[in-house]
Formats: sequence, structure tokens, C-alpha cells
Amino acid sequence: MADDSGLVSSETLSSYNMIKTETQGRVAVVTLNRPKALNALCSELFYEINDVLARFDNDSSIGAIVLTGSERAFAAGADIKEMKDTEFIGNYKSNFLGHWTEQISKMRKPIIAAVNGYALGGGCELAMMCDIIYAGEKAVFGQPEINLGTIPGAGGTQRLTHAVGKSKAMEMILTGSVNLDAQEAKTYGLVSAVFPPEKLVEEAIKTASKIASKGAVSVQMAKEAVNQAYELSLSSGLHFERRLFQATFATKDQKEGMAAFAEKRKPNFVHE
Ligand code: CO8
Repeated sequence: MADDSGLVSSETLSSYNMIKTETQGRVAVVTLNRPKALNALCSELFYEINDVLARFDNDSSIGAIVLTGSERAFAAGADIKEMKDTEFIGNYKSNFLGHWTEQISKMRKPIIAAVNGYALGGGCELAMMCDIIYAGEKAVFGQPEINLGTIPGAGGTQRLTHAVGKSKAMEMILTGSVNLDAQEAKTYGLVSAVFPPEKLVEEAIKTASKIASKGAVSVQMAKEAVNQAYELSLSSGLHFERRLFQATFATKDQKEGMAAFAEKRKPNFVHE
């Protein structure tokens, strides 16, 4: 049933303990909900995030996803209390954290992280696994793992360096205490927009709705092509992009999009 904001609770997904899920049109909103631990990422929470993301990725009625936390914390990192007594051999054999963090990287649909409050350690890494980051004015991004005698383990040394450059990433990761506030994160290009905390999720949903209204095939291809910019040389990336661009001409949505432009009307995409 829809509430005043138009959000609809998904009954089929109501069995989660540590997340809440809602849908609004073609947008799914996943809210981390472990307030007593500032959304620290324990196994159960990660299992639930992965499970719900996989479901939404395979649900053709969903075109984009918003991932958020509370106003106090997006996520304050991996759960320190859960992992503190684990050992190398066990972690190595079970690929500790590996399987938790792979699902988001595999997602075909765009995910917007709407970050209010703390995004520290694994929380910052979780945000950086998403495709777009929006921040509330009081957001704090940091990689404090060095203070715990360890280092970032889910992309912090790589994605943060790509996002903010080597010097700032080194300063943040090596000191564990140089954090970015929302405006700084925007200046460095880590986040693309900053909003008042209470407007953040609404703004993220607006952008997600806009994305979800486009042809789903071209959205998926565009995401794939942008992500290759991190993996390939320029010439290989340009080649990859051109092939996908050419492939869009096999879709109904390309025919519809260009016909609508020529006929001066809005396109009616069918996501095929
Ligand atoms: N793990 C477990 N519990 C946590 C965590 C955490 N990361 N963060 C906060 N909590 C708990 C606190 O222990 C406290 O619980 P309790 O009430 O039972 O004592 C509760 O949340 C509230 O926290 P505080 O009382 O500390 O709240 P403050 O407002 O005083 O401070 C801070 C907020 C500054 C965020 C503080 O809680 C803090 O420093 N937290 C730890 C931040 C941190 O070091 N994060 C990095 C963790 S290591 C990591 O993330 C490795 C990444 C590996 C990849 C992960 C996969 C994506």
C-alpha cells in the first residue's frame, strides 16, 4: 500500500531484519536499518543487501535503485565486533568480504547511494561501489581502518584513489582521521550533489526515476561502458563504447527515441 510520499512497501520482501525496502514506480529504495550499530555491516546485513539487490536486478519492473541509511549513518563500516577475532587462514579460505562485496559490482541496474551521516570504512566503500553518490549536508566520508591496525578491504584504496586522486586518498587512508565532509566530497568529485539531509532521499529518488524512465537496455549499456573507463585503455574503451552504441540500433527504444524526436513528441520506451 502507498503512503503519502507514494512509497509502496513490498510485501514479498518483508522478511528482512536489517533493511527496509520500498518501491516508487520503477525505483526501489533499500534502507539500511541497524540503527543501534550505526548500520555497521555485519554478515546478516550484507547478506540481506546482496539478496535484495539481486532480486531487484532481476525484476523487470525496477529500473534503478536507491541505497540509503539513516540521517546519522549511511554505514559506520564493517562490523568491528564481528570480525575482530577472525583469523587469516579462515578469512583467506572463505574469501572473507569477497562474496559480500561482489554482488554490487555485478549489478546491471544503476544504484544511487544517498549518504547521510557517517560513511566510514566499509560504509564509504559501499557508497563507492554504487554508480552515483548523493550526500546530505552532514555526511562524513572516511577510511579509518588504519586506526584498527588494518587497511580498507572492499575497494577503498582503489575507488577512493580514482575518485579523489592519490594525495588525498593517501592522506585519508594513511592517517585514518582526515575525513571529507559533504562539500569537500563534492569538490573532489566523490559525490555529484549535496542536499539538506531531509531532502536527500527524495532527490535521489527523483534522479533514479529519471534514469528508470529511459530505455533499460541503453541505460544498462551506458553503465557498462562508463565502468569500462576504469578497466580499459582509451582505445579499447572507445572501441567497446562504439560497439555498444551500434548495438543500440537493434533496440526498439532507439527506433522509438529517434522517431519521437523527429515527430516532436515524448518517447514511449518499452525497455527492449
Ligand atoms: N562496528 C561495530 N559497531 C559499531 C561500528 C562498527 N564499525 N561503528 C559503530 N558501532 C557501534 C558502537 O560500538 C556503538 O555500539 P554500543 O552502543 O553497543 O557501544 C554504536 O554503534 C554507536 O556508536 P558510538 O557510540 O561510537 O557513536 P558515536 O557517535 O560516539 O561515534 C563513530 C560514531 C565516530 C562512527 C564511531 O562509532 C566509530 O568510530 N565507529 C567505527 C568506525 C570505523 O572504524 N569504521 C571502519 C571499520 S573497519 C572496516 O570497515 C573495514 C572495511 C572492510 C570492507 C567491508 C565491506 C564493505
